[in-house]
Amino acid sequence: MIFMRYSDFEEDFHSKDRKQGRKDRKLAQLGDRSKFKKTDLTAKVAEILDPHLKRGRVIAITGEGSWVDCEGVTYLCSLRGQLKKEVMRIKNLLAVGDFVRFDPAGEGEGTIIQIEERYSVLARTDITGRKEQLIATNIDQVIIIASFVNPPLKPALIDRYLIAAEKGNLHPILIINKVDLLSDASQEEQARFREFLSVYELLGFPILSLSTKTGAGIEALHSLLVGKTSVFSGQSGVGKSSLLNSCFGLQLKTGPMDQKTAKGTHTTTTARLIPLPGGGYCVDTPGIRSFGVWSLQKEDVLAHFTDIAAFATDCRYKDCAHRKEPDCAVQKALEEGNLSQLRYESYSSLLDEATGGIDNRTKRKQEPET
Ligand SMILES: Nc1nc2c(ncn2[C@@H]2O[C@H](COP(=O)(O)OP(=O)(O)OP(=O)(O)O)[C@@H](O)[C@H]2O)c(=O)[nH]1
Ligand SMILES: [Mg+2]
Ligand SMILES: [Zn+2]
Repeated sequence: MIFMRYSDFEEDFHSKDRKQGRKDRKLAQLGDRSKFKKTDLTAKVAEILDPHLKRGRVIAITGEGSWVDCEGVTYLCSLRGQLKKEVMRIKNLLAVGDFVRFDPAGEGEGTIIQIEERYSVLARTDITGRKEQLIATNIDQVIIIASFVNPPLKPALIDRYLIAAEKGNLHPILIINKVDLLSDASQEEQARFREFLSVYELLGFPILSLSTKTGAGIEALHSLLVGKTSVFSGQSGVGKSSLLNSCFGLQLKTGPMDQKTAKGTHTTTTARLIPLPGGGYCVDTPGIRSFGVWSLQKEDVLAHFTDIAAFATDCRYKDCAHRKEPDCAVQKALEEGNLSQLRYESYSSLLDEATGGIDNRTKRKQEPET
């Protein structure tokens, strides 16, 4: 497995502030040892006693183990037994983007002793619905990619990512790829697209319409990525790898669409941290089938749908869920065309998930695509 060097860019990426922030946090932690879990303490002691420990960053996790970059050299690492025992509510203890301390052993191999505190996390609910699954960590921004018609836009999926970004301390950017298909689309599809753009723009989310076929918007995306660490997320076939190739002249594998289903064919199979020419990193991820927000609370949903909350002040009941309650101002806004139907559908689906109103686990198994 060959990875590009990324350590050359490390100095550019870690702004002084962030470095200082980490230092300050570490100093504060040293002052308060009670904050350390047992393993952290053991690792700290091991680090002081053992000058052979190295610091690196997880660039991929495969069946063989965790691939850790340290000063341009890639080590295939396993997790120390003590760390593994900490797996409880979490599916994967380690994720792409993690900074780790590891004990190098043999030729290009090592054992991870400690995982550093993360400043941001993109996480989802795993397929069983019972555990948190980390997608990437220590990332600045999540590039939420959807495509125009092929596969079709799914506002509820976008809202799921937006909430996950809020919860994980990530800046979201929305991308609609494949706008070259707009000219051949039906009136209905075009209207839906325009409605989508106007709703999300009005809410203040940064949103770009792009095409790797015509090159539209590629420069704008390039400038948003350089110098930052981003994670590319979205369904299979929306063009995540194609966009990275167009922006940076990379050679990531891209795959055909399934003509019958208008879905991608799951070409990217492993999340990888890729160094970007000009500075910064990007994590290209495999397309997801469904995205459940981990530990989604009703309050998270209400806080995210600010447009719905604005109407809600006029509902008869303070705790109105805006479903079938009498004198519901949200329903009224919907009927009068003052609230977008796609927005309301997205709200309903997320509220169901948060309150357990319908069994989403079962639903997800039957209908894999969110
Ligand atoms: N029409 C059109 N097709 C595009 C565009 N960008 C990518 N594609 C096509 O969409 C298909 C899927 O692209 P990929 O880049 O492999 O998609 P992906 O999101 O990385 O998919 P996974 O790796 O499976 O998650 C390929 O056939 C691309 O040629 C675009 O702007 N317009
Ligand atoms: Mg891909
Ligand atoms: Zn209401």
